[in-house]
Amino acid sequence: GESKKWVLLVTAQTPTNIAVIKYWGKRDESLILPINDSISVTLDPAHLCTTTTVSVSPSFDQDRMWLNGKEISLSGGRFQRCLKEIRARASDVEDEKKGIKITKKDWENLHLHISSYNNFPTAAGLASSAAGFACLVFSLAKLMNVKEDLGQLSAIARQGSGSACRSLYGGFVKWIMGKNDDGSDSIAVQLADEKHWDELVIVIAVVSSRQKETSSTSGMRETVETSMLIKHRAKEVVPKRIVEMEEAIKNRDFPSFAHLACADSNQFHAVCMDTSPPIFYMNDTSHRIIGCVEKWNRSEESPQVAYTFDAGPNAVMIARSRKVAALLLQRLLFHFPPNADTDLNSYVIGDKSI
Ligand code: 2P0
Repeated sequence: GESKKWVLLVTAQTPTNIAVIKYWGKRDESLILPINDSISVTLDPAHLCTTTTVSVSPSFDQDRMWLNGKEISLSGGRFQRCLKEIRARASDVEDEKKGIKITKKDWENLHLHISSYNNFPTAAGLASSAAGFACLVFSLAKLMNVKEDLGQLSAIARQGSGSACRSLYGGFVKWIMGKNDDGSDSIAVQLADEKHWDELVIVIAVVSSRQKETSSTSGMRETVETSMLIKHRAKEVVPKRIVEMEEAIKNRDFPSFAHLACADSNQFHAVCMDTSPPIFYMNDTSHRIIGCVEKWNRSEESPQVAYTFDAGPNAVMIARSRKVAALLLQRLLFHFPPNADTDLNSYVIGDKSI
């Protein structure tokens, strides 16, 4: 009848984030509680981001979701957990113009349709789950008039994917591991906003856009089960680096920032190699990029570019200025010349098959 005709929609856009002090390892798998704090930079929303539209209508008979236009299952525990946590906090929604009134109680029986698009390769180690779950939780919270602050929403996004909690804020963000067993204090906080250090330029070299072989979730589980080095990292190394990195960000101290970011990326990959069986996320091209940047940084008075690699071979480089970013691109094109048949809009270093 008439009452079934309305649809209420909310659209949100969330950028991905790149960790400069890495999260790797959980102390609680189902709540997604980490074994150490981490710090990230949230990218500019114009580049790597997820756009999600959530909608509700009395004519929907089940919760459904589409990713990049293809329907996907919502039955996974992580989706269900996020939906449940948000639904539990829903409030009344009223739109007088459209004649819509949804009470707190109605939300228990109404169904959702969710449509999400990534403007970058999914699961190629470019943190698509981070932007995805952050955007899902944020848009659902808006739709359902959830009155929690961003910190509390970050604890919900965390239960979708750990790194997602850091994408609710722009600029520099810390995910505090927390002490509680229920995860209530394992939340993200903003260290500095996007204007604080806006000379920095992030350049991502897509070394391969193929899907990675070892998912982060199983990779970090195997590391926690088999690596001795991870214990030293989580207990001794990261706590010190967190303090130093916060200081470097506050003072816009690029040499310290670059030193810490590169060292932490390298230790994360060392910990992967210390896993049994060993996990290799970087490839020869990744190693060559590290060589080029290290050589350049050593030939100058102080570092010009920081690099960091996540659970895949793609290089994320952070240049200290626009001028340095232009020189970096020149150097990359010199060392990794594109083929004549390479489409420059999707220039993939060392991987002609894409
Ligand atoms: C990070 N990564 O701090 C680290 C560095 C990859 C390397 O967070 O199991 O997708 O969903 O919590 O967040 C990737 O792991 O893993 C990640 P789950 P997630 O960005």
